[in-house]
Amino acid sequence: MNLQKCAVIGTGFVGATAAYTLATSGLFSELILLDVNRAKAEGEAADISHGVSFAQPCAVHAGDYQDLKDCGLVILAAGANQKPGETRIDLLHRNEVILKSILDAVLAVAPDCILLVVSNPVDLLTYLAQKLSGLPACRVIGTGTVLDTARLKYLVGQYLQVDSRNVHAFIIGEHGDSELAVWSSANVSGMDLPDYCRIAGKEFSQSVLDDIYQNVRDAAYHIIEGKGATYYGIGMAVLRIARAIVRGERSVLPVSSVIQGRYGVDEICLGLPSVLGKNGIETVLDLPLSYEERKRLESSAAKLRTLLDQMKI
Ligand code: 6V0
Repeated sequence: MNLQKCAVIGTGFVGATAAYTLATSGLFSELILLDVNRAKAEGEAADISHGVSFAQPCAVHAGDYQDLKDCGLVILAAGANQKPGETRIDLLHRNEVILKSILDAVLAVAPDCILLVVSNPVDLLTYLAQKLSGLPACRVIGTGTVLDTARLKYLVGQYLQVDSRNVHAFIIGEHGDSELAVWSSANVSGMDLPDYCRIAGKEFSQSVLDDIYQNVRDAAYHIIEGKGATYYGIGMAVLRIARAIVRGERSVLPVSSVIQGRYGVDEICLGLPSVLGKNGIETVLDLPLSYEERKRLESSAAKLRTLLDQMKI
């Protein structure tokens, strides 16, 4: 398995933006773009290639599945959009068929790859990808709540006028409306939020926390209202995850993976802080949760389980 070689499947807004961030990162020597719309993949590959001399050497090209031989990291950003009259479950079934055909083709040439699922609903598709591929759970990773957590850090940083990299807090659970903020352990460089608010001269109250949480949860809706899709933030999140894996950084990121018997959650994928390294997910951490947070996580998992049951999975 060659971790210098990466493939992006689906070169729409998200796949193309992720490819751009990955190509300019210096992490990879080869980046292959695939899409059912071959012309789109070729156009994106050419456009990115023309900037490579301003960055670091990386062979960026459109390709077929056989070009993925030995590929170490495969990023799934292919998406089917909802058709008029189609239910969410119908769409999920259609995505399941697409996912299966992609996985069969990928695994025939790169059976030891690490899969990074970006397409939505990311937790359900990550679960399906693991079951359909039969790959070890640690090698099938969804972007989970990595982007949501970045949004949380950004907004807390803005509120407290502090570098968001010094904000330590997680959004966990479903990448979607049932996600939750883990306020009980949130801190700024080791200082509890109430203490930091006092120093910064800012109000600390439940309504402040609720406002920030709602802005995180609804961020994608606002962006989509304005520009039709979200792709820069997720493109940067994909790079962050890829870097942790390729460089074996052992970074803690709230990616999605099949959880078995943790946090009262079983046989479901959702975002939880996990140590990421060269083998994919090294460990899922046991983040301390308040009683209320644990209940909300359980109900987020129950929502995902209901959807899987409706799909008879
Ligand atoms: P898009 O711009 O419609 O692109 C989707 C691409 O997938 C198109 O170019 C299609 O041609 C291609 N495609 C469809 N079927 C296949 C197939 N079988 N094989 C190869 N390519 C195929 O969508 P966009 O890029 O905006 O979004 C892609 C996915 O990312 C969607 O499911 C989004 O919901 C999801 N996002 C996930 C986020 C996250 O946090 N995980 C964030 C933003 C979007």
